[in-house]
Amino acid sequence: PTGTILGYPRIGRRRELKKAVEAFWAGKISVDELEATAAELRAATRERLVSLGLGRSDSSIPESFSYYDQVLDAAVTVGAVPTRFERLVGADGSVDLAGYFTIARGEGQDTPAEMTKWFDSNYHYLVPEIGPETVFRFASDRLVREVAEATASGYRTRPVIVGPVTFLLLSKPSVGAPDGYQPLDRLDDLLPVYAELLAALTAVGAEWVQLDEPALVSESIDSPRDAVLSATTRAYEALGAAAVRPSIFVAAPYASLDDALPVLAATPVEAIGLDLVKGDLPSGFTTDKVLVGGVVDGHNVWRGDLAAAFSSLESLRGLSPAVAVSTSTSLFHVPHDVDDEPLLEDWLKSWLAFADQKVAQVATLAKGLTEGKAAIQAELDAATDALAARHSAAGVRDGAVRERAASLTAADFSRGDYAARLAAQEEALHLPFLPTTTIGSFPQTGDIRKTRAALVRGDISAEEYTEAMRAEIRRVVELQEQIGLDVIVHGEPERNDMVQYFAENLDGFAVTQNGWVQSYGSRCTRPSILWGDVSRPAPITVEWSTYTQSLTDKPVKGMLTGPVTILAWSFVRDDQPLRDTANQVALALRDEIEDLEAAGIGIIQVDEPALRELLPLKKKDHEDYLDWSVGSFRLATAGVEDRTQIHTHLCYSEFGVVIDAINRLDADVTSIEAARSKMEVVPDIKRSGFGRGIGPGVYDIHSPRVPSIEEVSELIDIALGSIPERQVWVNPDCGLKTRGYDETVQSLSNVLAATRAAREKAGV
Ligand code: THG
Ligand code: ZN
Repeated sequence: PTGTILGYPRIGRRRELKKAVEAFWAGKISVDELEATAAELRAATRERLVSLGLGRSDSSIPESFSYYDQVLDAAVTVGAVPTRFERLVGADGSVDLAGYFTIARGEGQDTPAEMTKWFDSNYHYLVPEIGPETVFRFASDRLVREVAEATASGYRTRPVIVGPVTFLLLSKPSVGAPDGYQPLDRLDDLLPVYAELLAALTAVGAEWVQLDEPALVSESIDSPRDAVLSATTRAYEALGAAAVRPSIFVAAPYASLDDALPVLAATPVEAIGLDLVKGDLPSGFTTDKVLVGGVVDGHNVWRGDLAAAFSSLESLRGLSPAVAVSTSTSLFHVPHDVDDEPLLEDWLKSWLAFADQKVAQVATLAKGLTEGKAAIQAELDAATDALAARHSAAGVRDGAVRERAASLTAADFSRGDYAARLAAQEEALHLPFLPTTTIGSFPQTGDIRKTRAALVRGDISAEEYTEAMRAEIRRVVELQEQIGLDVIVHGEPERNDMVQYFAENLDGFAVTQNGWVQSYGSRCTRPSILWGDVSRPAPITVEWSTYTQSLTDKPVKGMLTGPVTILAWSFVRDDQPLRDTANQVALALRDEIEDLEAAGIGIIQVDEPALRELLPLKKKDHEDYLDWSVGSFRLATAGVEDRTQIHTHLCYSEFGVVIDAINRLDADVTSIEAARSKMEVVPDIKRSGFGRGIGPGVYDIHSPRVPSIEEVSELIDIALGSIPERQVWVNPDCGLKTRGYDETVQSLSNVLAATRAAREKAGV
């Protein structure tokens, strides 16, 4: 094929898959009904891709469906089921669909497979557990059946699976694996299973297979680079030598392959996919393999510069006689269809391309490759015109915003000396030893969601909505006072999502109606679109916070989402450096923070759970990233007086990697996820010499389990054992919005009981 995409959204235009999967979990539909829905979705996808211009029988349509996660799919395909789930495995090594979901979601005492970020995206995959004891075998023919299904309905599609090197590099050693053991040690045992899979795919009509190897572009992989490269050689020499196999297309999205490119090109694979959006055009390299130029951005929503994309493909022709066009990554990072957004302004829509529009772009570029540039000149010109219109459109550049950003000095990024801040805060806040607080959100009940839906539909007035939310705030404040928490939050009932809420209240952003993107499993978010210069037309959270403060004598913590996280969880403009966009968002937040302070809010939390997420895959880019990301947080928060206590919260991270960056945020108090890992992070905190307030979580909010007083006490003791006592705060791991009220009240009560015991023990 000359034109293809690396993958397509699988959740469905109306989240049909999410709904069916959740209905199956709830026992409302049978496994047959679930499978029927999934088959319908796959059929609709193939048909749509053909209608958008991909070939029906030339292997350009990817078979990239997943019920939950593509890494879990690869794991069950090769029989790699964690030992605690052995009961789910049949005699032939297979697990059924219910068992597959059990591995993903856990059952009783058996914790689910760990979830972690997929490269530098907001997608989370399930981490396979591979030990010396793992028996690899060709255990699931799901992918084979999907190809057969396509063949039977008149298509020739290209199956997609995570490649063997990436699969092992993303795995962790199983519990009890010996010291020094690496899952990659098992490569030679794994390859025969992949070879068997390739043979089975050939038997049902596959002429090409796509093996995704994004780990080859990442320098955040634990294994040494030469081990990665030699594994690449071994893997693709072996698979290339398989007697019966489709042609092999190795895709390497998210960055440049660098030194892995010549290594791959020296193996018998037939095609190599390059990310030419995030990565650079290789230089000093030629090959006779098919080079698939990923020139259409799969990870963002802009229509982009189609003429420049075509030029990249023409340059690629200097490296290989055989060039094809593709998206830079799978399209599962973007929503389905711009034309499915009736409320978006036409001018904005003309600048955008979601998955379907990107498929059409690929088809256009493919036509250009086969018929010559003149054949697609009209489409190239239309995209160039849209880009020019975007460049000069009102709101894309706002003089006042730019002047303010241009006049920033070092002082704007820096608060005063910490000792003076601490003294002023102690005097202002009078907090006890081991101060207690929560991360911000309280359970989002069905009632709250219904009330918000009623407001969106126009069934209730803004006044009625505000009163309903205030009633919820009263309940949450009363609850916190009863439990005895020291720093009170309002619970965030008025927020749909911690990023979308701010996007809806800032200039320069648009939000979508149907722009769902899978975050993990059945969970989706609707990333906002940051298209223009950002400013704050009016205070956003101030009234909610001052109302809350009017209900209590204890300090209320104002709650904001930080600039890096707002960027990470939105689709961000691609026409200026992220640093500039981050500083604009930071200045808008800075105004909000100063207004909160002026309104008498003495503690303000600025969450940055995504700080780790945007860390570039290449080490050479780390310093610049950490400089602007940390800088934007500091810019947002450095406008306050010494007496105002700035908090931050981070989660979903390996903190070791970013602990120095966290330190440089210079927040007065930092809360982090720690309960789930039993305070694993505490030695890192100690080693880093972290000198300000720190609240390692003592209650794992990802589980409905109520932690006992003893459990919490143990965790508090671990923290007190390593961190100077006066720095320690007591809080849960994360926000409580996904929890129910009963378990929340019991858990927080136990947290407070354990804290009181620790205070008594310390004699304060
Ligand atoms: N907001 C945004 N991105 C995020 C998170 C977030 N990325 C990381 C992390 N949190 C991802 N986790 C989740 C957790 C829950 C849900 C989505 C992502 C979730 N979504 C609802 C669903 O799919 O049913 C839909 C939410 C809605 O109705 O708006 O529960 O917190 N931006
Ligand atoms: Zn969190």
